[in-house]
Amino acid sequence: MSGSSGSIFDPASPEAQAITHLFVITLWICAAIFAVVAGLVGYCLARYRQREEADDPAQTAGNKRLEVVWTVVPFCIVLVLFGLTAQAMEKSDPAPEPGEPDLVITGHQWWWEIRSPKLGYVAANEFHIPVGERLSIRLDSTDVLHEFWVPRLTRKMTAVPHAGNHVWLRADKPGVYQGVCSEFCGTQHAWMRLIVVAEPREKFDAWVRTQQQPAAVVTSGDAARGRDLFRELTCVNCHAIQGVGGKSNAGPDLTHLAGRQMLGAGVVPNTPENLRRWLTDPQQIKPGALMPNFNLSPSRRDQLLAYFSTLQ
Ligand code: HEC
Ligand SMILES: [Cu+2]
Repeated sequence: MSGSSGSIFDPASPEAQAITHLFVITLWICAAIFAVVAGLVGYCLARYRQREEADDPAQTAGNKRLEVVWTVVPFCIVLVLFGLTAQAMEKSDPAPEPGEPDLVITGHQWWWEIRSPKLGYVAANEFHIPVGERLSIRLDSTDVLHEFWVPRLTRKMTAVPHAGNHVWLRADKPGVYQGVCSEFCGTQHAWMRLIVVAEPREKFDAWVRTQQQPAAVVTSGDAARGRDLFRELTCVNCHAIQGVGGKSNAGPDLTHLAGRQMLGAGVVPNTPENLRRWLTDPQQIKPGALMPNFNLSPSRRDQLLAYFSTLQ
């Protein structure tokens, strides 16, 4: 994914900023403690090393002043860290507001479903947001625990099956932000990525209008045969294409498949060649993925490909 980074050292929202800030301060405090401890150990090694014809150094047992210092100082450090942490928690995870969320994001083994109840679109693994606007996200899962994390924009938040956790999402700079599932959820956990594209309002509105459209209508040729195959080969049992068929969300909605950058939640770029490989055998690209190999004949596979290329 070129031109995009996922580093927590480059936060792009107030929520992520609060976490980075806490992380950096904690790192410096720990670095100072390390320097003091390592310095004292080094000093003592040198100062009290065994010398020839030297007697044992004076033996000391108990030192009240020292004990008070090494109890009070760490206690104060812990108090400071506690205060900073409480502050960062408040800033990185403000309470949800009542009412419908802007997006419902549902974790599936191993991809993300994105639904907008207000704007009425469905996407998978990739979605756009307007720059500078804070979106309320409800997190859900259909199977196991997943964890939603866009390092530059959000805190981590667990998606618990049917429990409706909440997180705020916002980007103050336009850009492409990578997200991941950050809680182990099975074989393909590592390939459960997502992409958030933050862009100015007008561009975002245009993207939403595209997402709201049903699939392009095809009437003849390979593409039309591909559309019929989508209905006949049980693809509809797991996938939906708006205006064509399917209600299930067992697999990603394919209505705007051709508009996505990646396939299989980030496992490969969405190129015609990779889509061909996916349809030939998804297990080759993403072993364990919950889509079976259909052993499609080359002609059927190419008809499906012809149809999918129309799904902008
Ligand atoms: C048993 C349910 C199931 C059936 C049946 C099924 N799929 Fe899938 N499909 C999935 C799942 C689950 C994924 C997502 C896999 C992942 O990323 O881990 C997927 C992913 C895909 C993708 C990639 C989408 C993306 O955005 O990454 C395409 C294309 C696709 N399927 C096409 C088909 C076609 C064509 C058929 C019929 C021949 C079909 N599927 C039948 C479950 C199914
Ligand atoms: Cu996971």
